[in-house]
Amino acid sequence: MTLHEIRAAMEPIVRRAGAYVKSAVPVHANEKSGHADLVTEYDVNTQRMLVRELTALLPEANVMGEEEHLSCDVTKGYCFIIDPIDGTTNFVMGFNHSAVSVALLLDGEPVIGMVYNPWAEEFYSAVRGEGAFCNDTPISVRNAPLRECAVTFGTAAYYPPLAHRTARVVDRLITEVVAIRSLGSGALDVCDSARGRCGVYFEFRLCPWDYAAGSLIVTEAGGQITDEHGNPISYTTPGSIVSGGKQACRELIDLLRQIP
Ligand code: 2AM
Ligand code: CA
Repeated sequence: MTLHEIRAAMEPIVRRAGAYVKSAVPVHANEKSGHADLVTEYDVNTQRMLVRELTALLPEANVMGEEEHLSCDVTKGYCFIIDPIDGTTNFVMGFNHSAVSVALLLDGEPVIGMVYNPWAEEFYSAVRGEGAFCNDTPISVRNAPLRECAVTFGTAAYYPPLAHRTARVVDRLITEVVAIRSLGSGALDVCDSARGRCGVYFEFRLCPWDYAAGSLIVTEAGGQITDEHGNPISYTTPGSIVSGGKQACRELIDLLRQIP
């Protein structure tokens, strides 16, 4: 199968998963690592549905997923990285701002990325080397200095030292940028940075399933995604994330260095 054929077959699978998540009414959430890290039966069911349909599409692919400790060697051959519901807390609380995120890696590098917010009807996608899209419209990052941008951030609420460092950074930024927002879905935050809603997004700890798909979308949109030091991101271990337009990312990385 060509990448185009795989992409075409993946889209309805991801859209069906999103429609299922949107139709769901979460009645019960369980804690995972702590009181601020939730999971519902819909996270698990959606992932099972995606794994079943994506492996039927590409049987040779390995799969890594957020739920049920689904891990694999992402560095060899094809590998799907799945976040069935990114923004689970938003989902549980009824904020209608969550997404299904699916990346396809080949030998450790993303070649297809899809992030779907079924409430907003925003389907982000990218194929390596072919640009990034929201629905059928090409998207690109905001090329502007930090002070002319909105900045989004994730709170890292589940790691108190990182959460408090985040608050110190926000305290510094709040009077220096156009706007500050925290929206609760890392995958959608990366896509918002890819389409230039925010100039830059940062979070001090995310997992590969949160940003694998978005990472291709933001780079194909002309932007960058690195860790807080400006180093390449990993698809095997959690880490910090800075994504968006190149100038704003550079300026934010400089500022993060000053706020340990
Ligand atoms: P989730 O909704 O799929 O759990 C919000 O700041 C972001 O952090 C979301 O993308 C959320 O993903 C993610 N997140 C939630 N709990 C986390 C944890 N324990 N470690 C890393 N990221 C987490
Ligand atoms: Ca997630």
